[in-house]
Amino acid sequence: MRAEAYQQVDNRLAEEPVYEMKSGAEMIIECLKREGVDVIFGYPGGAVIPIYDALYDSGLKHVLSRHEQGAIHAADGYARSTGKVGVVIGTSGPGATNLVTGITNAYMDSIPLVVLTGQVPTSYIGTDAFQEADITGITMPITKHNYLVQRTQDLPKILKEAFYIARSGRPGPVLIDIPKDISYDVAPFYYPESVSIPSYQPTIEPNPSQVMKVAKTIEQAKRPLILAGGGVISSGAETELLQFVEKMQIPVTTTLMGLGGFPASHPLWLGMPGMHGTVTANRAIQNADLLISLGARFDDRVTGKIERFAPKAKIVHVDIDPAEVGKIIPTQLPLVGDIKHVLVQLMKKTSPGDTIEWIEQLQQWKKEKPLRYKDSKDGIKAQYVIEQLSNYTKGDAIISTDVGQHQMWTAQYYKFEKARTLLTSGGLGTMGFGLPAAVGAQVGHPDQKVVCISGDGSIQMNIQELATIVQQKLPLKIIILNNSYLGMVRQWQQIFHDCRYSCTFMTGPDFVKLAEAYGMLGIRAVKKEEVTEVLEQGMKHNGPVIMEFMVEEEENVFPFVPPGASLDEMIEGE
Ligand SMILES: Cc1ncc(C[n+]2csc(CCOP(=O)(O)OP(=O)(O)O)c2C)c(N)n1
Repeated sequence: MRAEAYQQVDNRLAEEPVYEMKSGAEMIIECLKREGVDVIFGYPGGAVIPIYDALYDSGLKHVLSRHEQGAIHAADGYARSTGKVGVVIGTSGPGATNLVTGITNAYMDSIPLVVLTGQVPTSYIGTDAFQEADITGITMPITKHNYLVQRTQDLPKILKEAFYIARSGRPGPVLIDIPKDISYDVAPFYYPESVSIPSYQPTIEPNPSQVMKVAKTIEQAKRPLILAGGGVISSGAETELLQFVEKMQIPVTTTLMGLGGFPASHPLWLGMPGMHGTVTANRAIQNADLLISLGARFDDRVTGKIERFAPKAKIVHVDIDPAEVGKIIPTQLPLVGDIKHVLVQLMKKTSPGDTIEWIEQLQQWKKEKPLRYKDSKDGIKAQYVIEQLSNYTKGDAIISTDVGQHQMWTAQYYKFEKARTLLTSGGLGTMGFGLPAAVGAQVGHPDQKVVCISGDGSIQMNIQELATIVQQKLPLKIIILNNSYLGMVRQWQQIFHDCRYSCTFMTGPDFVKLAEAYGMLGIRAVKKEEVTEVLEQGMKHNGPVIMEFMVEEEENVFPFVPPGASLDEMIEGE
C-alpha cells in the first residue's frame, strides 16, 4: 500500500480507541460478508489455514474444487453469469501459481475477481521458503491491481479497495497476497465505508461535445454498423442497446464476447464477425461508412488484416478504458465512458438517419449467405447437436464452452437471446475453462439450466471437477462433442499443413463409464437419429449428466478467414 494509505488507516485507528480486535483471517471473512459475498471458490493449504479456520463457522458458502484452476474458472463463471465479483482463495506457492491461467483468462475478458492467496510468513519472504512464490510479481501484468499485505490492520481497507477496483471501470481481477502471520495477528478492525483512490477515477459520463459530434455523424451515415463487444454486457447496457438500435435502425454485429448482448432473433442482428463470423457481418464491416464500436477491442480474431479492416468506415470507438481507444484501429471519434451512459446520452441527442437501403442490402446478404453446413444422413454433425440444443432451450439456459471447433460452432449455431448466457474464454482461449465455469454459473443460478459444451480434448483439461459437481449436487448438463481430435488444431493442419495431423489425434476415457464412476448419469449418441433422444433425456434429468455425441471427425468450421487475411478473403465452406 502507498505510504499515505497506511497513514489514513493509522489516523483512523488513532481517532477511536474502541475498534473491535480481530485476527487478520477474521477480518477477511467479515469484509467478504460486508461486500455481500455469498460464495467463495477455493482450495486450502498451509498458508491459508487461518483463513479456512475463520471460514469454518462463518456461514459463508465455500465450493471446494479439485484443482485451483477449477476454483478460479468457477469464480469467473460465477462472475460472468451473475454480474457480481467472483472470489477465489488458494494457498501459497503451487496453489497461487495454479491460479495464474485463470487470472490471465479473467484479465483478458475483463471479468471482476478478487483473488486471495496465502503467502509464507512475512519474515520468510525472499528466502525461498517452502511453498513460496512471488505471486504479486508473477501476476503484476495480469491483474488490474495486486497487493502484498504487510500489516493486519490494513486488511479491511485493502479488501474494500480490491472489490471496488475489480468491479468498477473496466472490470478485472485483483489479487491480495496475505502472509500467514498477517492472518493470525490480531489488530483493531476498522472497515471503511467508501473508497477514494485519487489516481483511479474511471470516466462514466461521456464528454457532451463528443457525444454531439458522434450524434451528428450517426445522423449523416448511410451505412452505419454497430460492433458490440463484451463491454455491452459488463456495462449492463443490453436494454439501452436494443432501444438505440430500434430507434436508429442501425444493424448490429456482436463479437464472441458480446453474444447475448443483443438478441439473436432480432432482424437487425447480423451474427458474429471475424474469423468464423457470418458472411453478412463481415461484408457489413467491409462496406459500412460508419462503424460504432461499443465495448469491443478489435481483437485480431475480429479484424483480420488490420490495414484492410472496415476500409470505407469512419470509426466511433466507445469504451470505458481510454487505453483501448485507438490501440489497434485509428479512431476518428473516440468516446470514453460507460456504454450504458453513452447510449442514454446518444439516444437523447441523435435523430434516426436514412438506413433503409443499407438494411435491405444486409437482409439480402443474410438470405443469400446464411450459416450452413452439409448435414449427414446417419453420422452426427456437431453443428446439428448445437442447433438441436438451441431449439430445445430457446435461449433459456446458461451455456459455457471450452475452446476449439465446438466453441465456434456454439457461437454460430446457438441462438443467444440474453446477456450473461454465454460463458466462454474469448481473449485467452483457455481449454479447460468450460466445465469449472459452468460449476460457478450453476452455483450462482441453482434453478437455471446450465450446459457446458466441450470437446473431448478440452474436457480432459479439468475433468477432475466432475467430483466437485457431484459433491455440490449441481444438476449440470455436460455435452461432449467427441471427434477424437484436437479438432481446431487438426483443421488448421488440414488446411495449412497438408493434412499432416501431427499429435492431434486423441483418445480419451469411456466418458459414459467415467460419468458413472464419478456418480453421475452418462449417455451417448452415435447416430444422428439418437441425438434428440439423448438431448431430451439428458436435459430432463434432474441431476448432473454427461451427454457424449460421437461427431464426425474431420468436420471443419466455416466460414473461415485465414489468419492474417482480410475479412474480404473469407473461405465460405465446402
Ligand atoms: C490450454 C490450451 N492449450 C492449447 C490450446 C490450443 N488449442 C486450441 S483449440 C485446441 C483443440 C481443442 O480440442 P477439443 O477440445 O477436442 O475441441 P474441438 O476443437 O475438437 O471441438 C487446442 C489444442 C488452447 N487453446 N488452450
